[in-house]
Amino acid sequence: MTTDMSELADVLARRAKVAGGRAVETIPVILALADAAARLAAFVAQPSADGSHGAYVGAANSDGDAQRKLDLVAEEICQAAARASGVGPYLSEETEAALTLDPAGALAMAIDPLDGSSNIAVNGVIGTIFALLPAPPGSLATPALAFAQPGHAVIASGFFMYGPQTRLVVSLGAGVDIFALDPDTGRFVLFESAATVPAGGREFAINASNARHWAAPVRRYIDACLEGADGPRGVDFNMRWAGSMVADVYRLLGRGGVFLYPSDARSNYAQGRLRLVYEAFPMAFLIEQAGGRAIDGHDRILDLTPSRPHQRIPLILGEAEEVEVLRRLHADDLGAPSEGPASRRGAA
Ligand code: AFP
Repeated sequence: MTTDMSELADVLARRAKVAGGRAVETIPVILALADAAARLAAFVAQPSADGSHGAYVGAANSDGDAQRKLDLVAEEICQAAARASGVGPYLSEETEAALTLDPAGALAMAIDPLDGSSNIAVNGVIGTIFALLPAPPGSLATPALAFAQPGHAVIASGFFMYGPQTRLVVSLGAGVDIFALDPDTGRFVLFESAATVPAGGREFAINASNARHWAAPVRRYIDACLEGADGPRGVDFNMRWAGSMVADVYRLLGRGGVFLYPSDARSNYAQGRLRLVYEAFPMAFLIEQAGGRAIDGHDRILDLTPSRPHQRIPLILGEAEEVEVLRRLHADDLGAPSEGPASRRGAA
């Protein structure tokens, strides 16, 4: 299917004018990714009698996760689009180390080509998450340097969501726009502009099966939500957990609420599950552009500087007011005996 990028290109050009800086340089890359996403959406939609799309194939990725067929297809399609649009340093969940694609590339791309892949086998929503950053001096020779920048270096970010519709949520630093792919015309049409995270959503997204492993601040927050109108919040809350971050974060845009993937006491979860560079940074940039906030429990995500490309980070994002409640609970907990993982500061 050929994709018609004219409307997407026009809107991005207008946003880049408002955003200024290097935003305009990201447009060709985002258009190339949109074309890649349209092809990936078509691939995902193909009937697969034996569920082979979700079949495990190939070696494990940097995380040790067995890679599924679609993960590999998504990586190939996204990496080719990045290379074709002049991206220099490139880091993907599916690449062990950072690569240099275009030896003269001025932009770096951090990407999770297929987030939520455990949902493939159940026909759930999956997505592609990306962030675009400047390629700092020396990073074409040493691409890892591009992914040692603090989150506020992000110039643009977004995610594609492969669900009942294929949608693109994107920001160049001048607010958040949502596009929908019209499968009949191959056009990405503007679905919503200036998307926001409204206050008062009264909805939280967390994998509640891990409750016994949570640190005290998260347990206090969730317990208060569960007590609802009978408890300190004085109002009932709803819960959602799609097991696919693109779906859970998309819901915040328009419905409000808060998403949490905190650290917990399970082994390997001391820094949560999500990756700082190609999951937390892109989502934090978007949510802040939509008027929300994103923290690791204490600090603003976009103020963090990665120590390793595939570093994990606890992630709390959504409505500014709810994130502030959680930040205060974590601050009050500092120094108090933590019943969960070693407390963040002062731990051995
Ligand atoms: P997969 O890509 O392995 O399916 O992981 C998806 C994800 O990184 C993120 O999209 C979800 O929010 C989170 O993991 C779900 O984690 P749990 O399975 O522990 O709930």
